[in-house]
Amino acid sequence: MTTTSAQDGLRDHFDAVIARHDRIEPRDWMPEAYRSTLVRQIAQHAHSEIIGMQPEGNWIGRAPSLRRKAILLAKVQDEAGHGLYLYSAAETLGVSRDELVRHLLTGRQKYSSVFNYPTLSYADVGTIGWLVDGAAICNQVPLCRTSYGPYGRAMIRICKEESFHQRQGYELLTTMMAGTPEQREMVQESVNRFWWPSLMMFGPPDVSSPNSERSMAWGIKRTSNDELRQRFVDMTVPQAAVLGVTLPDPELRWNEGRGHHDFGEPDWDELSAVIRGEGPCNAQRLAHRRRAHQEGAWVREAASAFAAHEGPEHD
Ligand code: FAQ
Repeated sequence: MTTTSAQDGLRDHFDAVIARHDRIEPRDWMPEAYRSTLVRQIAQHAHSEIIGMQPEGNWIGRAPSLRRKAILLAKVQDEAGHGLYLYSAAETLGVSRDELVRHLLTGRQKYSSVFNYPTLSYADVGTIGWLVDGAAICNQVPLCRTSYGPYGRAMIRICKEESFHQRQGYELLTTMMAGTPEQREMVQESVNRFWWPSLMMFGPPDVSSPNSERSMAWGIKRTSNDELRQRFVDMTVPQAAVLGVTLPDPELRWNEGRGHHDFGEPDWDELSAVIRGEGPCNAQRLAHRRRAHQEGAWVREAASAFAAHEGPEHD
């Protein structure tokens, strides 16, 4: 076989795997743009988990009871774990974790916009669980069937843990809503702040999403940004009714003809500004991450020295 026909064979194999919605594995041939799209998305996802530890981590030392503290600690630790599974999945594409972390710290790679908003009360812990983890689950369940094997397998495990996260948030809000008028007010105020940023987590509308078409054709994304956003709204409206909170959108109503809820347009200029680094907490989140990275240098050095001393199997 000539080089060209060998390459054609590899490309045919890739196309056939994608066409039958099967998995591409790390040793399979893949187009460079497929690889770099995956690195971009998986890295952004991993960075989101790691930066996403900060807004809720802010409340660990001020949890209202030992039970709430234990739940919150477990959740934030899970997020670190998710970041690590995802960095490992990205490493199978030939990039190192060091390199990805460097891209996060220099601002070259992104993380989810939603983590650039402050957490001002303990109700935010519940709202993040209910809405932010709820949106994350909506987005991530289809990603369990993504075309790249290591990413899909990481997502299966992550989704199981995310559903615990969502339930603990909803349970916290249910408890607060059964409490005093001040507690109910705290929940409503928190939902008012997090509703629109949660809708923005799904990305820009399909018509202005530069990556969607190609990512969908390659099976990296299985469902479009707008379709996922609609699923999230339809899922959340009845939950809000049970909770007794009002979602802050005057245009939100059931549309019998469509069989879905209609809802207002998120402020896309705000999403663009937050993505550009101009959100309320972007600078604070990155500064904190850089400081933690610097302060953890001795741990990385000690681990490398230990690995060098013990031999390659400990590396
Ligand atoms: N924030 O063409 P598209 C979590 C960027 S869940 C920041 O539509 P794509 C769990 C996008 O990267 C949160 N940037 O892009 C948790 C692209 O930029 P680029 C993380 C955004 O990739 C819960 C440009 O805009 N989940 O952490 C955002 O096809 C609670 C154009 O957009 C994931 O990452 C945004 N919201 O679709 C942890 C899920 N939206 O690189 C702690 C996996 C868009 O071309 C506590 N990712 N951009 O310059 C995805 O599904 C996709 O990457 C989308 C974006 C849907 C986010």
